[in-house]
Amino acid sequence: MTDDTIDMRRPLATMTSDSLFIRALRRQPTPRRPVWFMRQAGRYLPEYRETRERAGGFLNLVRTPELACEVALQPVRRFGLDAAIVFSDILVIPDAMGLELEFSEGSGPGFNNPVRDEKAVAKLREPEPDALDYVWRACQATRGELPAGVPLIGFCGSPFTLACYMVDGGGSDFWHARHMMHSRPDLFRRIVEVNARAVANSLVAQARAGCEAVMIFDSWGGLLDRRNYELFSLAPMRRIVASVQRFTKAPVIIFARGCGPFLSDIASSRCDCVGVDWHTTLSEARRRTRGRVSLQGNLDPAALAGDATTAKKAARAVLKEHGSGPGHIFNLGHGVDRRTPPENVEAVVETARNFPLNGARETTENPENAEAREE
Ligand code: 1CP
Repeated sequence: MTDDTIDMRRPLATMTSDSLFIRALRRQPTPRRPVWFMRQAGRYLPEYRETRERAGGFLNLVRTPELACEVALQPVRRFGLDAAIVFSDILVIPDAMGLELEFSEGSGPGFNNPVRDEKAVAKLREPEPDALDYVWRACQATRGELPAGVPLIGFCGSPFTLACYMVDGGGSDFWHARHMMHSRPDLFRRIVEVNARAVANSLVAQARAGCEAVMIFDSWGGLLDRRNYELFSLAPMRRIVASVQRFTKAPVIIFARGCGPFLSDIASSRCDCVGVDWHTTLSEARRRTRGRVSLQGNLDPAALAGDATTAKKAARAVLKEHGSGPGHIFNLGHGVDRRTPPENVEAVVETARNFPLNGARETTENPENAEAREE
């Protein structure tokens, strides 16, 4: 075995298992809430833009483990966050299935070979593990460079969310995917099933390559009615959760955008944590999930667009809304927008770090806390 191949039998990293983030995911008591952000690495950071320029584009960044590692670490260094996320994209799986991912500056990511007919669906196969070798190597490189105690999150898109991009060929209202789901549920089910196996394999491989937690982004599950959500999104995610739990110790987070009405069902999937967008308040999410999972979220990313005072006030409202008790990971309700001033991210990190958790004694007298108590 050479240095740059990953030994899949390697025991899972345990040194970060006592970190704030992993403890909060498991709903164990922590002295304060952990903080990280979806899309914390990205174009709002000048250092990201510089590395991206040097790499010659987004896809080169994703496919070069040393550069992916560098950009994953940038926000952790700048803001002292409590978790890092692997720098990759949900669309690397369909790319490795042969759909050919392209990234254009104007219109974002898209596939040259969308899956629109019976013939294309019949040809779909899970990727060969080697095709995603650069992802496992990015996990390994990032884990190697991260400070001890800061866990690394591996991730994939949900089988349904991936199917949306695969059928439509890029981001849209996913008309073609929704149409196929209704008119040819047999074809759509096959896409989702291939995706579910591919996602399970990838999350297990990412955990074995150093990720201490894994996350499934169901960014478009909210397009579905309850029955189709169960059939095409939640049922395959349940199988993925079971596979990850069978083969690894990594807690599983499901980011459920637009899925407020389904939160109780999602909490019964045996995942450890549900990521909530800002349409559902955290107190409502707590009621619907009845303490079965921890919650991650859910500040509106647009609250970070203006001045720091507005951003902090909005963050405090989210922190208060969760209320006391363990099991809250502070995050946004969706990714950091590219128009976000980095100073506002810093201000919100400080607010969340200093916000008192009921039952935990405050160690510093911070004006932020006093302000929070007065509200
Ligand atoms: O430099 C650039 O312009 C690239 C912008 C970018 C970035 C930074 C894309 C293109 N992907 C990423 C990285 C990425 N994507 C990460 C890791 C970085 C981090 O979080 O710090 C993650 C977790 C994702 C996840 C992702 N990609 C999702 C799920 C989350 C969500 O936003 O709902 C989705 C839907 C994608 C697809 C995708 N990739 C990129 C874009 C612009 C999109 C959205 C396409 C669309 O719907 O129009």
